[in-house]
Amino acid sequence: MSVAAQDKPNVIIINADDLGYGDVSCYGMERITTHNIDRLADEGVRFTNAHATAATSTPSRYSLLTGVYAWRQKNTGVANGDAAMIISPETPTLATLFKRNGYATAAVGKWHLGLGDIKGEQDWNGNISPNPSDIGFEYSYIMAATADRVPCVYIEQGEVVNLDPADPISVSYTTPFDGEPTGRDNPELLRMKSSHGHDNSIINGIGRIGYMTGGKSALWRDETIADSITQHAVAIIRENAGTQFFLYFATNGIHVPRVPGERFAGKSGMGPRGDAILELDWSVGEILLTLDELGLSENTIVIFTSDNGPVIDDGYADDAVELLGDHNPSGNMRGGKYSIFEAGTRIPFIVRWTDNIPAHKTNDALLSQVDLFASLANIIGDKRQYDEAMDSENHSDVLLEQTNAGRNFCIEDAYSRSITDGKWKYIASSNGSKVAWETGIETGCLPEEQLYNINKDPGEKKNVAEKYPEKVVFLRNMLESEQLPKVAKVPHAN
Ligand code: NG6
Ligand code: CA
Repeated sequence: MSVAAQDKPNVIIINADDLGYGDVSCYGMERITTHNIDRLADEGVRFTNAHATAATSTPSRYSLLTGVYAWRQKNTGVANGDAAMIISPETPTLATLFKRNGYATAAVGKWHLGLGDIKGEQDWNGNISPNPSDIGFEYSYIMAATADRVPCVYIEQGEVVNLDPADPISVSYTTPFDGEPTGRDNPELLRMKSSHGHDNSIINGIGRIGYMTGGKSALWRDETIADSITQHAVAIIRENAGTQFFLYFATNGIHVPRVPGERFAGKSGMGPRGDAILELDWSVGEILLTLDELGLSENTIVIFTSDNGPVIDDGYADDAVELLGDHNPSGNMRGGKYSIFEAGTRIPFIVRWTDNIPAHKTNDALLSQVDLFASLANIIGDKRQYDEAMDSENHSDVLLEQTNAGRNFCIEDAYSRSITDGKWKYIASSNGSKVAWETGIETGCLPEEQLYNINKDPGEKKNVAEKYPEKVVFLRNMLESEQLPKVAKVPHAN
């Protein structure tokens, strides 16, 4: 369905980082209550079989924004803070889509899709170009990569915020800067020890990936990242209350380093990882309260999701392992972040649109974040032919709870690749490492092909490839044919 021009909804996508399927109470978390995320589920539809396209952040976000599987393009693995922009200017994105339809558009929070046109050559002291404005986001307030990667600064409209020109920033992912301490050489300066990696520059007492020097006045404070980006997201909603807007709000929580603000520190009883979940829930609450106050709750589509599955120890000794107790962030599924097993990409996915979707529903349709492009285009009545968004399918009927017939099949990507039709899941053979470094997470890479009856065996415990060879052949062929290059057939209409 699509709606009349004057009734077009605002759209907010809240994309959490590394939040597992089982990490919020409406998906089974018992140790803490995520009241605001639960409220969204209560007032909308909670999807139980929705997927990110990849088990790490950069490729997952690439797909969500472009409607294309990231593995079709080179260099879409986890990006460093000095990566060039991965989505080339003029590529249609969700932001372009909304902008062309008269919406105000904004990206706030974790970016992790590269900036500038040449790796390592960004002008951190001037205008960084291209930036999100070149792919449709009229406003952006972002962190370049992850909180554990330099540069540890906010970038607004392509420029570092609060930069003192007398203290310019330099960034390198290869060479330390003279006189700057590193986690490797100065562990005594760390307030949070690393458990693996994260031993380059020390910023705010935390070892990071990559080296930076300068920009002291611009450095973020880890304790207030959630506050800062939430405030900016709220400000965008307020400023655009009188018009239609699209807000892509990508939280820093609950990625490492987990350094929640003082209001949340120690509150979960699960250490910083649990505290970060409470803080994330607070951020969601601020968005919902702002919509309530402005009378926008009814006609704003709010989508809450996560970029990939959960990880407990992702490189910092922050008690997440010790205080996990009986909580299972992966729900009843196998694997986690980095994994081709189900918990790598099956993520919380909640859609609320009070004006048009019934409340308190659960939907088990097979869906992928890559479908947001075509589905949202359909909902706002954009009939243009977006051939570039080649993997995006229009499942607006599913999103709006008019059916539960989702995708026929869905491809996922980690260190190997899988395809599922919702009943069966095939994992291609792979010689990759079986465990994702010191995280302890099973990647799902095995030299032999794997087949699971994902319906009956959601924990992927029993590989039945030998028992059902015809299913293996069918799904392998389907995966291989989908992986062939797709060519845009029709010229892109303006
Ligand atoms: C890994 C980092 C991890 C995290 C991840 C990206 C180490 C040892 N591990 O390389 O901490 O940053 O990359 O996570 O450096 S993501 O969610 O942004 O994809
Ligand atoms: Ca992530």
